[in-house]
Amino acid sequence: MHFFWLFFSFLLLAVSGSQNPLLGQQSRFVTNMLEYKPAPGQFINTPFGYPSSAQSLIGGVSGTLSLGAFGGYVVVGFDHTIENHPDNPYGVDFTVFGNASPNSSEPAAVYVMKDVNQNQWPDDIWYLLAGSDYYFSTSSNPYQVTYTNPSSLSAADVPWTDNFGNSGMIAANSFHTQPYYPLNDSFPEISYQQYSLKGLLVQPRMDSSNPAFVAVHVCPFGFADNSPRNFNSTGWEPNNPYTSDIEGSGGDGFDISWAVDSEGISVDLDGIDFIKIQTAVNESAGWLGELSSEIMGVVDIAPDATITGTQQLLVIEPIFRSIKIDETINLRIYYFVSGKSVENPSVIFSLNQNELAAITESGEMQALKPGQVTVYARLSSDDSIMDSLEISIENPIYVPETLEKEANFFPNPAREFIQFSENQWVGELQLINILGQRWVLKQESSNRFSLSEIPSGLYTIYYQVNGFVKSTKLIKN
Ligand SMILES: [Ca+2]
Ligand SMILES: [Ca+2]
Ligand SMILES: [Ca+2]
Ligand SMILES: [Ca+2]
Repeated sequence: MHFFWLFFSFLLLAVSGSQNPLLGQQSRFVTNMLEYKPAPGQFINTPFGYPSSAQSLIGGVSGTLSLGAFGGYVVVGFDHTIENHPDNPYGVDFTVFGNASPNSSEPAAVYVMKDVNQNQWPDDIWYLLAGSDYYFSTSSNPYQVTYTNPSSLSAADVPWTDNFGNSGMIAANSFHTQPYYPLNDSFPEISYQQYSLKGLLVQPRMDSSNPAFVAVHVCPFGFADNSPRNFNSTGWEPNNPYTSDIEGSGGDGFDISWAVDSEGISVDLDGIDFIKIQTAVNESAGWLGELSSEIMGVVDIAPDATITGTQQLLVIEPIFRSIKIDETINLRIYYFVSGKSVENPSVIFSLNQNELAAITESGEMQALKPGQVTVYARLSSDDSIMDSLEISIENPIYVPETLEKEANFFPNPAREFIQFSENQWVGELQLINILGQRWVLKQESSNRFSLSEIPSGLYTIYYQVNGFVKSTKLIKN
């Protein structure tokens, strides 16, 4: 997303100059830029997404690099091995800084490699540092997306397909007018027709309840461009990945001990030489454009046994939709000790409002009445280790009586199209169904928008009329 850059770049000028860049004779920071292969995105082919932008990660943490949409990545190296030292605070061996803010997480997966054949080149084996969401039922690994070049001289939607048969667009927006597909002059190794990127996919914790600003909440741990930075910090003490508070320098701390192989088996590494950071979400945030991770730098963490904090974390897997009355859902619980998942934790569930829902000891929750219910899970052996999740319960179908009067368009219900009157200026239209899936409507002619590709059903439509964002229910027959 775009407007954080200026703000962060400005603040960083003040911070970065005062740090000691040396760890002994070695640099704490990236020393080698080895590969930059972005996905298409609104910052690609701009100063945040040129090959030269990748060089900005070297020597500090004030770089400005966009990885583009899902699968875009960068590979960096160091002038020494980053140790998995037992005295590193919270187990954190290095911190990755992005430009995340409290409601703008754009999670990127982090992979590590040891230079086993000692040729200073990343031709050995990548291991994923498995963060919290790696374990979730809604994540996919490996997930693969193929992007096709729209071959336009200016910004144009970039079509994609994935290995599940889904398709979509990296939608062009009015903020960035250059082509979003990597240009051949800068990225000769990327096919100018189409290319595929593969990696871990996680579901962003997106909150679209305010269409004027889509919030994306932080993943618990183990992703880059996820946790905010602490600009008041003057040292490199890491953020504790197992708390929601921002400790030390903030940013995202990574423990090499989280490494898993392609089968998901834990791998013991005493140190690593290369890091790959890759956008792990495939999602549009409405008018803010696609989610695309930004990276500012990496810092090696020095051992310090005096810094301690909890390394236990309980997480309820998010439910990415509202549930309906009488529906039953199974809540999934994950218990992490030092970032490693402990199977079948014993937990106690409770609800803030027992009239809205009922929950069993095993986490089977039945919705009883409409409203917002908060569910709590606490570890049986230590109730200070807990998590909570808000779930909204809706009536099976809710159609406001004032449907026709609220809308600035007609008809509703609609079949082929909806039409706004001629004297209104209409911006982007988005439809969101009850599962949270979204569509951006194509303008067919003056103030007329096609519904021909939209499945029948009940939607919330978000639309901009004369500069105001409005929403109402729309029935597509
Ligand atoms: Ca470690
Ligand atoms: Ca970001
Ligand atoms: Ca090597
Ligand atoms: Ca923390």
